[in-house]
Amino acid sequence: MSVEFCGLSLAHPIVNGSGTFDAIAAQRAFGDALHERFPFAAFVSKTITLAPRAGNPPPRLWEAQAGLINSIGLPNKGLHGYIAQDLPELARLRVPLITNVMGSSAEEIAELLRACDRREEIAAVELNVSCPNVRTGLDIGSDPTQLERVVAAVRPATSKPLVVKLTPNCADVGECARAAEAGGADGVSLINTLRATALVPVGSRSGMRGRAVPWLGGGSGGLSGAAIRPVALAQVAAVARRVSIPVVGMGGVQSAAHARQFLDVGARLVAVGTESFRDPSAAARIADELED
Ligand code: RRO
Repeated sequence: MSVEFCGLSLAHPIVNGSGTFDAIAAQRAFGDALHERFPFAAFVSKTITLAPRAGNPPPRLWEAQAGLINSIGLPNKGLHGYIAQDLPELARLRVPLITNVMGSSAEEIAELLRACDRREEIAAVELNVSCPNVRTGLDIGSDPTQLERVVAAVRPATSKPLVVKLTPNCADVGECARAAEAGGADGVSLINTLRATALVPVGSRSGMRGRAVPWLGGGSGGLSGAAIRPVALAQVAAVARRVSIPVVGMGGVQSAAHARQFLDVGARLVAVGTESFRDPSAAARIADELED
């Protein structure tokens, strides 16, 4: 079950999707029991930015028929808050830490990478160019020319493995993956959420007036969960055919059979995301089932 990923030796191929498991809260709630059976072979932290962000106004979540639409809007303590407050807690995990970062320019991203490079607690960095809930970032991720230029510009800022998290909201995800590889990425991960909207049911709140209006405070959001699994499998397969760097596949994984499908289409690792909200031990169950 052990697997090599960008120079990291992992006990099994199951990791978490960034922002879908709060390891600090879990440590507080479960103490040593969490460490004894940590669900993931590596832990990917929630995206951080240079400056702190409050995130989007509520409501931030909508339960869709077979998934979840989020409009969280990247709330975080900023780089310095992360390093001072979160990193000491995350360093207690007994698995490699992958820090997810996002910036609105190559300069901002390079500053984040340089800061991560100085921290031995951080094993690798994931660059998020795919958040559907903020304006900046997505433009880079959906344009292969810009993506290659930005990855190439920031690559020298870190000697740690650099994974680029791709957006599914683009014309040709294989071409975006190729661009990330050409820019110097050591790996790619996908898919992030699909751009989506949720409307207030007519008859409630402002829907009372008989006209559907957006439910989410941010206006629109990103869809995850079972509904996106067929899209994710197609995109992961397309990317795996196109690049020679390792691929982290994710999107609606709820069982070992689903994880196996991602591995079969070419993923090296598989991330569990939305399912962890329903069952925080889902990834441990999936890793066990996969071993069997
Ligand atoms: O915080 C978010 O709203 C968010 C992020 Br950073 C992301 O990468 N993907 C997503 O669905 N939501």
